[in-house]
Amino acid sequence: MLDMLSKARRVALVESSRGQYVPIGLAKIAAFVRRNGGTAEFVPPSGVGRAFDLAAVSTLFTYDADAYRKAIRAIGAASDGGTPVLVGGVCTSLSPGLLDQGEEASMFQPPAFAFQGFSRELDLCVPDYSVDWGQRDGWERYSYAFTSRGCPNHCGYCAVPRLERTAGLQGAVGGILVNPNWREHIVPDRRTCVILDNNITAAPPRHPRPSLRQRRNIPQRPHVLPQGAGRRKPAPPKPRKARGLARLPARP
Ligand code: B12
Ligand code: SF4
Repeated sequence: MLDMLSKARRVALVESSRGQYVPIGLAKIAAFVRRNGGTAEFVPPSGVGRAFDLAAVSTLFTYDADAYRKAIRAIGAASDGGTPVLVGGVCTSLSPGLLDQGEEASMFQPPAFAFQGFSRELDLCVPDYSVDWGQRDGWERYSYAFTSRGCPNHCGYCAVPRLERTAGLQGAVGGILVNPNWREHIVPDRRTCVILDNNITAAPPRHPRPSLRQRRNIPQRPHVLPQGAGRRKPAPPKPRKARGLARLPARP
């Protein structure tokens, strides 16, 4: 599937349900496309004309699936069925039926292709901030570092162990795969960084632990968004670590 991205010359990047953040998956795709000699633009679904030779659509929450289908339909209408659509992201991985919903299957003209799981190659790409992501209200001052995959716990209600199977992957320790280049993802010309991490308290070696010592090594002011405890034996962090965590500014 990544072949489609590397061969495309002009790629439309579409995020069908908008948040304040840079759409990190798409920003990595933009970097990947550029590295392969193509160009990428962030456009609404209705802006995907036939001039684009590929539309890359990212999905996230499964409860937004209707919005994703609507976006794909809109791309079909805007490009008169002429621009192939490649869909990826969390929702596409968790709901393989997203593109094949019974009677709705025929609405995708041309057919859309689904990329499932995660890509280590894309994960290593530093998000491309030269694209106009339409960010406002200060969010354009942040860089985004998604620092680890997997989780040593298998809480029944959580999608992460299903999404990010790290067993057998080179570099994975205790079920956690740390992006070895995470520091490069904190770019110097953005004042603040958001660190997105499921395993912020699991602290394997080389992990961006929010200890004060590590913090001194990060020039920007980090905002840490822990998504879960990520401990093999779930336990609250030790008091010293808890004090360190408490000092870090966090925002939802
Ligand atoms: C960051 C994050 C957040 C952030 C930001 C979300 C955002 N809008 O960007 C915040 C903190 C806001 C958040 C909030 C919530 N989250 Co959240 N979050 C995540 C997290 C940790 C990472 C997602 C991410 O940005 N990854 C970084 C990108 C680079 O990785 P990626 O999306 O996997 O993309 C890769 C591939 O999929 C692929 N790819 C992606 N797009 C595309 C497109 C194409 C064309 C191709 C080819 C490939 C491709 O390439 C990438 C590189 O490998 C995931 C867990 C996880 N580990 O995935 C949970 C997760 C998505 N969140 C989840 C939940 C439940 C929530 C909340 C509801 C929690 C709550 N109770 O409040 C809220 C909802 C907020 C809302 N409605 O807006 C669940 C969703 C479950 C579901 N059924 O959908 C997840 C899966 C966690 C879990 N424990 O199960 N979240
Ligand atoms: S510890 Fe957190 S990320 Fe890991 S499986 Fe449980 S809820 Fe999911």
